[in-house]
Amino acid sequence: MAAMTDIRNIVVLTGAGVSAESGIDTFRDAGGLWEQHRVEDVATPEAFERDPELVLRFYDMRREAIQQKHPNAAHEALARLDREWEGGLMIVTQNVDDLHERAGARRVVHMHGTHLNAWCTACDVRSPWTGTLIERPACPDCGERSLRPDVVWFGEMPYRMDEIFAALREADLFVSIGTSGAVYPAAGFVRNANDLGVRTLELNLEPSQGSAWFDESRHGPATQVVPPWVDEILAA
Ligand code: BV8
Repeated sequence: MAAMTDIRNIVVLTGAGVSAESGIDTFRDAGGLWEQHRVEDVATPEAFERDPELVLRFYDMRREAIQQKHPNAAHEALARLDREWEGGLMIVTQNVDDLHERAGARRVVHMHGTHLNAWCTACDVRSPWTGTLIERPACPDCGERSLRPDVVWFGEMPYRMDEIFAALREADLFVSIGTSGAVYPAAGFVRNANDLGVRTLELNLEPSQGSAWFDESRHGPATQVVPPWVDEILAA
């Protein structure tokens, strides 16, 4: 296992917990999104088939809400790491918000999609989108009224998995921030990292479902545990 000093390539996985202190609901915490809506009613292709209005209203509500929120100290610290880290870095986020990028991070991969795109299922083009979809607007590219949120629903293949696994194979350190370890394949990355002999660190408010798989866990709010870790790794 690499000592802190000989860490060159880092993969960071983030989840809803990194955006919680920006006022964006998490999924499983008390009052989280999944308490208000059944996953199978709003985040599956079958749900969209069955009741597109319910699904589009759910994502219009979240797309609107996210644009009122701002990056927090954890997003800013990871953006600083991105600016100053000379080695390899991939920030893999399960979040569909753009707070990593608004904080200035660039080496970000949205494995579950992004709120700020609409995806046309007629011509397969993804267009930047900040408005609503409930009124079934025309695709800016082909004019068809076949736009859906550009997010990965349950049962759908996450985005850019080959790049993510390639980065895990090159990594010296895997850091998981603000995720419960409940959703796969993201929840399996720590075990992939273990199998590859990669050092693993968890930064989370509380122990997650995968805590046992990490070499080290530090618990606390992201805005309090992420900045000191970034200072440490940049100083190493
Ligand atoms: C797939 C986009 C085929 C939409 C999302 C293996 C075993 C069992 C099941 C499966 C399996 N493989 C696949 C499955 C099925 C399924 C799955 O995992 N089901 C679960 C529920 C059992 N997975 C899939 O369907 C995936 N697709 O498998 O395709 C495939 C794949 C690969 C290779 C071949 C084939 C697709 C899953 C993606 C679904 N889309 N999001 C949208 O956002 O609406 S998932 C969504 O929920 C998020 O993106 C995220 O992934 C997940 C929520 O988890 P977290 O982000 O961790 O949030 P959560 O609220 O749970 O936890 C917050 C954490 O933060 C907590 O630990 C808390 O303590 C902490 N916290 C809170 N506040 C703070 C904090 N930490 C720090 N600071 C704070 N302030």
